[in-house]
Amino acid sequence: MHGTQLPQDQGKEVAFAGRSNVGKSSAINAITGIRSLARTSKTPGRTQQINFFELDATRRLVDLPGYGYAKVPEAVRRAWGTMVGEYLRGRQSLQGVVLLMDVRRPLMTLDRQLVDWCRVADLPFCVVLTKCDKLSLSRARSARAETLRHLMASNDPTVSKARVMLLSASRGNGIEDVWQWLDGWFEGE
Ligand SMILES: Nc1nc2c(ncn2[C@@H]2O[C@H](COP(=O)(O)OP(=O)(O)OP(=O)(O)O)[C@@H](O)[C@H]2O)c(=O)[nH]1
Ligand SMILES: [Mg+2]
Repeated sequence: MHGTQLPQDQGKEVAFAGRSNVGKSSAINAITGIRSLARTSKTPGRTQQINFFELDATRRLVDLPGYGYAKVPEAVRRAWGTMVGEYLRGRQSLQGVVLLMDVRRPLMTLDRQLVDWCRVADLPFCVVLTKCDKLSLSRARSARAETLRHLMASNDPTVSKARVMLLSASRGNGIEDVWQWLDGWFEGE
C-alpha cells in the first residue's frame, strides 16, 4: 500500500484495472495459467493493495485494487484514488493498462473516468469485457461492438483506435487475444 513496497521501477509492466469484483484477479490467474496466484474472492474489495506478479526478470503483471464498491468508506476510496493515480501517472515501467469491465454492464461512470484518465495521461489501454460466459455468444459480441462504438465516439479527435476483447476466465476463452495484446506492449520499444 505504500510506495516503498513497490518493486523497482525497471523492466516492463502491464496493469489490470477495473471495478471491484469485475474479475481482475481471475483474469490474471487465467492469463498466467497459475491458479490462485492473484487471490480471487466472492467479497468485492478483496484486493486493496497493488500486487505485482513477475512473469520473468523484466516483465510484470500488476493487479490494481478495484474501485466502485459502494460499501467502501470514503477515506478508503480517497486512498484508492491517490494510490492508483500516483501509480498510473508516475510509473516508468508501465507499458499499458488492461481495463476490465463486466460484459453485462460495460462503461459505467468510473470505467469511463479511467478511460479518460488513460487518454489524458497518454497511456495505452485496451478494454477486456469479463465474465462473457454469463451471456450468449451473440449478446457478448454485441456488447463488444457497442463498447467499441462508444469508445470511438469520443469527442477527442486523437482517438482513432480502440481495442475491446471478450474474456471468460472461468472457461478460458479469450486468453490468447489478451496475450497478443500484452506481448505487443512487452515487446514494444
Ligand atoms: N462466471 C464467471 N465468473 C467469474 C469470471 N471471472 C471472475 N469470476 C468471479 O467473479 C468473482 C470476483 O472475481 P475476482 O477475480 O476476485 O475479482 P476482482 O476484480 O479481482 O475483485 P477485487 O479484487 O475484489 O476488486 C469471483 O467469484 C470469481 O469467481 C468469469 O470469467 N466468469
Ligand atoms: Mg482482486
